[in-house]
Amino acid sequence: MARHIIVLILCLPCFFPLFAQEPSGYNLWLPYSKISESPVLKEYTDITKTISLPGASQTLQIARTELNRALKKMLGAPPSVATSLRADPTLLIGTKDLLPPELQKMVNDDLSRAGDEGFVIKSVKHRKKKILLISANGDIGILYGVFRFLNLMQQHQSFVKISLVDYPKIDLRMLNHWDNLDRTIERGYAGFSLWNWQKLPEFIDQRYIDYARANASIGINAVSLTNVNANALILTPMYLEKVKALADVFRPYGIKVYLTARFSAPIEIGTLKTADPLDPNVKQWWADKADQIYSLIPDFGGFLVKANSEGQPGPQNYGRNHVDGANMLAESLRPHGGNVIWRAFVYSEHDADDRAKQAYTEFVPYDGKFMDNVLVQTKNGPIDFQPREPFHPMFGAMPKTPLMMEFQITQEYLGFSTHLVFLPKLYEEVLDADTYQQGEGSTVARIIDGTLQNQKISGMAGVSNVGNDMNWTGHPMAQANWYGFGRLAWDPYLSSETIAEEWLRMTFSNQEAFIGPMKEMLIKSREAVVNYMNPLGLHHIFDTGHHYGPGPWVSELSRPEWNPTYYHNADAKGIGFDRTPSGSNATEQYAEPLRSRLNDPDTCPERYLLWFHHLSWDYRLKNGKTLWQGMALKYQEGVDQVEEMIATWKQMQPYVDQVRHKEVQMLLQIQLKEAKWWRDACLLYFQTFSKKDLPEGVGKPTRTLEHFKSLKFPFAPGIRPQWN
Ligand code: BDP
Repeated sequence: MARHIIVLILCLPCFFPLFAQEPSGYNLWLPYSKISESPVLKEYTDITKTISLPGASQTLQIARTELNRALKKMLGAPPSVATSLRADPTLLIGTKDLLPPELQKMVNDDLSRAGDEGFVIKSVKHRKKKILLISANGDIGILYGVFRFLNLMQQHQSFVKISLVDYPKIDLRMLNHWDNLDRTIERGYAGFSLWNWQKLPEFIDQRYIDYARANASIGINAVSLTNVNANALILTPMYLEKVKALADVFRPYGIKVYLTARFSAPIEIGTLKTADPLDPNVKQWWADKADQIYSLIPDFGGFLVKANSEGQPGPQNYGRNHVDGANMLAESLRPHGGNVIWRAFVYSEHDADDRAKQAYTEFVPYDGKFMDNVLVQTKNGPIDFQPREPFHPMFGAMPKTPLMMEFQITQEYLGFSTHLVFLPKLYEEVLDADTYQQGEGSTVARIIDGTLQNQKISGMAGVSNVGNDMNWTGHPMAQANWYGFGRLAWDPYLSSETIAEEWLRMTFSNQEAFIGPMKEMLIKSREAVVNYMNPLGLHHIFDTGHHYGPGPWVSELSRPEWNPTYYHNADAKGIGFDRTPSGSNATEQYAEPLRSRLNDPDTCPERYLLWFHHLSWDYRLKNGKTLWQGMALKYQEGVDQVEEMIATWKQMQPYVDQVRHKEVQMLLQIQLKEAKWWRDACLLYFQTFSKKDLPEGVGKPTRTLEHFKSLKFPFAPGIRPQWN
């Protein structure tokens, strides 16, 4: 006994620090750090003296709780938040209908633009005194307004002259979880799924609530819970009860739940012999299924469907097409107001045409044929979430169909959750790209938000990088990608720099000595990964299945378009994929004048050079170097950029808590090691064709090509077991 007590006493000091504070990074961009030395402190104390936030809904209660928690942490004392309309508030937060008439007048115009989810934050005169007013048309707008107010406070911004009206530019702002029912996550690198199906519906993990709160803070309003490679069981009554429990948690945060629908579900979990979308029994089965779901979840969002893609079942199994399949499901959801999100990620090993062309070829002829409640979800580029791809040519090419953007937040082809890569930079590049589909200025953002082509509904999805790791995203800095995705789904015109700055200020520190270098580091991090993995338009040269590390030599997989050699085409003459009219002519899917620009290597942006052209090793780049030299130097530049990140991060110690500082430092070392691995493996391999020496300045490989080829990773995270 005495020995046990001694052991316990000895252990106490090591346990206490662990439990005394929240785990590092758990609070994401909502740490609400104490404000002690800022010029805005006095202003904030005055504004928050008397707060009124009337209204009884759960959503408004959440807004009050958030204010309490945030203001207490930031300002030191718990504020008093009245649930009634006080006569003399300094901060008045309420939906328009609850405001006194003279204040209603002041926000009328603003709120007429703000829609159901927008808000206004305005400094106004009320009864001869200046007050801060946050108003909206609905409760969710109030919650979003409160989160924005706290966001700005965390950035130490003044409200003295504020007059901000903001509203989402995109209707569906959605996370796609590729979570399996056994809690593994396809392409997930931050632990296991948050959804504990075994303990649902009774056990509500606090993390569900914290997850919903984080999403609401950036305006995400839809989540698809399950893998697109779907398991039909999720649609059985037992699982639907569990889904309902999650939907109930998410609802007051403004989030609707979607499920992935396996096309063959009527056979697998029903009693039908077919899943033919034109079969009356199949239609009835889905209609009944929809009724059943909506009886449990009245605001269910709808189905996300991967059909006839990478072996998933779909309408083509029955000689039908994507329109038949999507519309059949849309019909079943229509009476309830639900949507079908039908993915356009299709390519076939039986189609000899360039994989990059196939989705366009298949889908564009269907323009105008889908029902109103169908959105076609298209990946940002025509291949598959590569470090860099040109925008998908379907954007703008289907004016009568709402195209929903699919970005990947999880880093399948970007170093998993080990590499620091700030993805809003990638998203921005795609959103800002000009498709020229309706003349100059037809940017992808304007297609996605529906304004260019007058869509009735719009959407943007991000494949989530969240798992049950304590810091949610594995890499502490990958939280910025979740944050940034949410901000861009709200407003696709935001710049990546703005997002980086917001996130850094909120998450870590407002000190300029931190913000300046760190902003630069985040922005550059995207180009760094392109440089050391896939420079000059190279793509899909990852090792097979798990996509961890380089595998440009892989050439013997059964499906030709799964082989890296299909994409880089390196030979004695040169390297690259000829997608001009002399090759696959994928460029014909782009509008003029872009098409002609891409067709000519002199006008094709160098960042896409080898995406569109097969060029000789001696081809002269704009900087006068040969292609071989330029490529080798790009690989080296990527490695150098990681070295720079390491040096910058070292200087940031004073502004970051010890745990996270150390974690990022260790991760950056792995990133450096892997950047060198990419450089050495790719250059050694391509050198077997170019037969040229490495140019000056490029680090010499310390291992042989055979060594790199021999590396195997049967337990790399994020894969389905059958892929090994
Ligand atoms: C690829 C992934 C695979 C996904 C597929 C998809 O490798 O795991 O199932 O995309 O988006 O990027 O359906």
